[in-house]
Order: sequence, then structure tokens, then C-alpha cells
Amino acid sequence: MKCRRCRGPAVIDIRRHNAAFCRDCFLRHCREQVKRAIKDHEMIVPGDRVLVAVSGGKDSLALWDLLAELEIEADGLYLGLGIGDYSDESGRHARDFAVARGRRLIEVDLREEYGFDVPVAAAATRRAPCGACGLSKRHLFNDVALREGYDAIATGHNLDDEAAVLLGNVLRWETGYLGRQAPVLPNAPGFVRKIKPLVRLGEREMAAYCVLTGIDYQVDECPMAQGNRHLGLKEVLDALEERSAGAKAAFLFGFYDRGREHFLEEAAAERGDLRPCPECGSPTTSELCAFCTLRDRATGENVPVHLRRAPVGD
Ligand code: Q46
Ligand code: ZN
Repeated sequence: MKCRRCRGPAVIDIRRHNAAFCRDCFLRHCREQVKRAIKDHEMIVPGDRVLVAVSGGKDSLALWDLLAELEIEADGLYLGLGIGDYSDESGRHARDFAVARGRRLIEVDLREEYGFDVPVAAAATRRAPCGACGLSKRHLFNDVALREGYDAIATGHNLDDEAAVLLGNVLRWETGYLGRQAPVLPNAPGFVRKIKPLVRLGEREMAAYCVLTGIDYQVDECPMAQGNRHLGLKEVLDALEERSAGAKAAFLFGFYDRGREHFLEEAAAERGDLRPCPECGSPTTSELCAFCTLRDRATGENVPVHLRRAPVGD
């Protein structure tokens, strides 16, 4: 197996590109894919302050590294979710990475700052932990970015993640979510721009990037991931990809180019009239935002019933 670019011995093959690469050409391929995603979707403009959501896993650490390689200065944000040893280990990987490279890592601990953690929230809401966890992450990324004056929040969602989310939304015809599924969500009053610079790179490529660059990442899966329906969707897409290389990328990029536009109206309508949450100021269509509703349930605070309207997990 030879490298497509330099004809040297290849270390990885990527079937959807019908190509194999040596180490250096593969790293260059990753940088090019991120650069192209940023340019095609106008994710970052010069002078932007970027905050990377860092979990300690392969995707977020590779993203932080790739942005630096492209001379995009970015700080990191790590959220302590309180998921036992898994969170302890994740935090250690994120901190070690930041210290070794002299980067700023902002840390927010859910339990210390808000009085609950993901397992407690899951028990209080009697729903799969990923609902409460995802909701908390979305809220806190935005909240910290707003408070600290960042222009964009970069997350490590890769091609496999995004294709799985898309399949899930299509299977249930979640038209509002379909309208909002994009590699970049522009800023709006109360919302910092969200960007996904890894959408052109797959899960296997991100793991290879970390191994080849010596990034020490959290390999263990989150113990609360059972019941996360994305895992099943990924398996379905992997089976399709196995039969037909490039199927995932065609599915996702075809949607961005020709599908999403059909759902924009629904997405806008679902957003309705946003107003500030009386407790935290975040934009919400309910009387109390979903995060504050979750926090109150998880901490057992006595909130009047009429304020507990925001659906948890939206
Ligand atoms: S951390 Fe949180 Fe993930 Fe664990 S509880 Fe689910 S969403 S699986 S990326
Ligand atoms: Zn709120």
C-alpha cells in the first residue's frame, strides 16, 4: 500500500477517498479537510476568539491540535459532568494536553457550580443520561462563551457523528432538528456561533490522527452511553459504508447541499418567540429555560409548577 501523494509506504487507507497515506501526508490531509470545512462554511473569520469544547476524547483534542496547526488560536473549555472515574480520567487528559501545550483551559464543574451532576440529573428526570448531559453541555458551552466574550464555539463532532444524528432525525422526520443540523449555526441574540470543523473527517481518521501525533486521549467509552441511540445508528451506517464506500459522506454532504434548505422554515417556526430565562438569561421559548428546569429538578428546588414547562432534552 503506497501513499497517494508521495508514493512512500502508507500507514492508513481511506476507502471513501480511494486513497492511502503515509504519516505526514495523512496529517496534511487532516489539516486540509479542516481548512476546507472552515472555508466552505465560513466558520471562522480572522480575529475571532474561538473556544473549543474539550472532553478529553480523541475528537476534541485532535480538533484543538488541528486548529493550532492551522494557526487558529483557541482556548479550551472542559465541563466536569460527575460521571465517576470516566470524568476524572477525561479531565486529566484535557488538563495534561493543555499544560503540555501551554493553552488556556477553562473548567466548569457541574456539581460545584450548579449543585448536580449527570447521574443525579438522569435519576431525577428518569430519562436516559445523554439527554440531561447534552442539554447541560449545550447550555454551558454557550453560557461560558457569552460570558467570556468568545465569537465561536468549536465542537469535535465528526462525519460519523453528524451522519448518525442526521439518520436519527430522518428516521423520525424531526423537521425542526433537520433545519438546525448544520456545520455552522450562526450567532444570534443570546447564542454564540457553533462550528463543527471536523465534519469532513471520520471517527477512524481522528483516532489515527491522535495515535500518529502522540495525543494521549481518553479511550474508554462513557459508561452512561448505553441506551444512546446514536451508537446503534452508527452501526447501521458502518454496515452501509462497508458495502458502499463514501455512503456516509454522500448522505451528510448531500443533505447540507440539497436537503436542509427544505426544513429551514420549520426550524424557524419551532424556535418561536425567544425571551430571556428569568433565572439565567438564556433565550428560551418557555417560562424557564430547559437547563434551569433540569437544575431545579435535579437539585429538588421548589419551583412553582407553572414555571416547569420547558421540555427536558430539547
Ligand atoms: S458524556 Fe454525556 Fe456523552 Fe456520556 S452521558 Fe451521554 S452525552 S455518552 S458524548
Ligand atoms: Zn435558565
